[in-house]
Amino acid sequence: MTGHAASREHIIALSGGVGGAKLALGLARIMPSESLTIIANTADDFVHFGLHISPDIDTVLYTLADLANPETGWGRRGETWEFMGAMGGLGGETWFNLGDRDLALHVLRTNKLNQGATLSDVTAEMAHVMGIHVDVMPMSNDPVRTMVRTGDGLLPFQHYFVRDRCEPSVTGFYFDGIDGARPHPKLMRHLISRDLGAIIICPSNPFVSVDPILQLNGVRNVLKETSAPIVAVSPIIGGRAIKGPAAKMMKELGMPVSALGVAGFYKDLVDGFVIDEEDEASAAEIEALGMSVLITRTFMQSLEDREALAAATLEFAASLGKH
Ligand code: FO1
Repeated sequence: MTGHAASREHIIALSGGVGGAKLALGLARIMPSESLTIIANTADDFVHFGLHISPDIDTVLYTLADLANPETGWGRRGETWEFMGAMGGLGGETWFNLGDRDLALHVLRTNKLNQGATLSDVTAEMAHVMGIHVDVMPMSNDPVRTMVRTGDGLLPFQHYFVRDRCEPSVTGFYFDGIDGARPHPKLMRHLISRDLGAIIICPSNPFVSVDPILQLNGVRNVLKETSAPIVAVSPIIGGRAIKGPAAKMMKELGMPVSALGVAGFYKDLVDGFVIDEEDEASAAEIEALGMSVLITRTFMQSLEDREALAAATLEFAASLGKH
């Protein structure tokens, strides 16, 4: 496979949710592992049955370790649900499904955190144990929790996303803890490093997967200062989100549900925007927002699709080199 020239340059990928992990896998498969760092959103995290659950970290870990459930995109392939069955039998909450194998990761992480490990320590240890060689790390070791403003009031993210199946109409988001949360020091070091080749914003939900990372103290400033190109891949193709509530949220927020709408959200931040061939007609309008556009196939079904999009995105970023 066309490995990316072991360019001295380091790539930072911002990822949340299933779509983000797909591109993160494509990047991990075509790049030298020491040249890629994947920053996972942690604002979806929550404590359930006393267990610290980090869904977006786990989706990246399971995806890169080829353990992910291909249907759901979260949790593990070949799961069994004895724990959940017993939980239901005892009258416990069953709205959030914890597979028997997935449970081991939550128990282990929680135990290590309780013993004083940081979330990034645990993530690095789990990545190593799973045979993952690229750096996967949380955006912060401090707690940030997305609260969803809806017509029914403020909902914790997992209550909105899983328990209420994204049905409530959203009016906005609030990232509880964002003021005091410190971006992971390694993230900031990479972002100001001369070795930084590009920042890739994966096709994740801009509001609840990417924005918590961008809102961390100091991140937007260093992104404005960096000489490395910043490229986002649209999570919306032909007016629909491939997975998850991004399109529904955009509609409820009064934004155009389109790649152009997402480009507007990233205006003044990104140098390049990657859209699917289906959205070719809006390329000129997106360019008018002040960003370059790459038109390519962004719908990822196969492993080759993931690698091809990763390669095209990296080449596009390199062509924008703001050095
Ligand atoms: N999503 C669901 O829609 N239903 C679930 O029961 C569920 C359980 C679950 C367990 C562990 C985990 O890491 C993720 C899980 N998710 C579930 C997905 C999760 O809510 C989302 O992946 C993120 O929060 C948004 O990307």
